[in-house]
Amino acid sequence: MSMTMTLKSDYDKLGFLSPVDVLSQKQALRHRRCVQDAERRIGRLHYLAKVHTILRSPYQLATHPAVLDVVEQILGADILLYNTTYIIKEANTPAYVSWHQDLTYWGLDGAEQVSVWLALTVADEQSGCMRMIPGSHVNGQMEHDISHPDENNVLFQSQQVHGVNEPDAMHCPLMPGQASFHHGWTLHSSLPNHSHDRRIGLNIQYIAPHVRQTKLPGYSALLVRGTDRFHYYEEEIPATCDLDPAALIWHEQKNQLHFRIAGNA
Ligand SMILES: O=C(O)CCC(=O)C(=O)O
Repeated sequence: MSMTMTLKSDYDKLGFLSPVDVLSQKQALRHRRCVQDAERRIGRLHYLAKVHTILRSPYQLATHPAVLDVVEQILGADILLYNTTYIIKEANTPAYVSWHQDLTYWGLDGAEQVSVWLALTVADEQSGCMRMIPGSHVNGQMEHDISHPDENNVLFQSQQVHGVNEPDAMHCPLMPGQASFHHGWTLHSSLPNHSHDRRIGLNIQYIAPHVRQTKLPGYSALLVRGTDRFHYYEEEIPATCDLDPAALIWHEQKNQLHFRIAGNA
């Protein structure tokens, strides 16, 4: 069986792939420095949407051939970049991510979507790597409870699926430069960072062009491979330099729109 077949059949069976090598550790460190340089200039980057429109590093990562080659096996030849978000857990902090499925509050009308989580630092059990429930994507959406807001929960609505059998979870440790790929219905979560270093990941979300955003108009996306025959999204301009003032203004609007969509039931 070819590597391609194995990759796709593993993904279809498990609902995720991990770990996948993307960058060397040295390259990952360079990208980590880009995050930290930008933070020195504009403050926290954690959980801002569409960072590839204000910084070159996440754009380079979201268009990296080693990432897109895997995404293409999963979604097919036509790929839209939907969003990029740094998810940062500071050293020795209580931030965690409850059990959830990504697609629940995104307002997309199809499940032809994949999320990549690319580690820029060590993400292991100590620093709170992702945990996934194998095969949990096959039955579609599960009920999410949003009635327990928790400031330590990274998710916008502290949404959580109850009754998950934790012993079924697989930890997905990643070294800097490695990535995991997961389906939008795969149940996943992560525990706090008990290490002495920050845990920084870039979450990159892709969709097939026929998938629509149904909650609000004006969402943008960027064609990164193949053809978009549907044109459902406003066209995005990726960052050509870091923190360009005009890009920052555009970004602020789109970040707010993203929050209005993903942050509301
Ligand atoms: O960064 C984390 O710990 C969780 C990330 C997550 O839920 C996601 O990438 O969908």
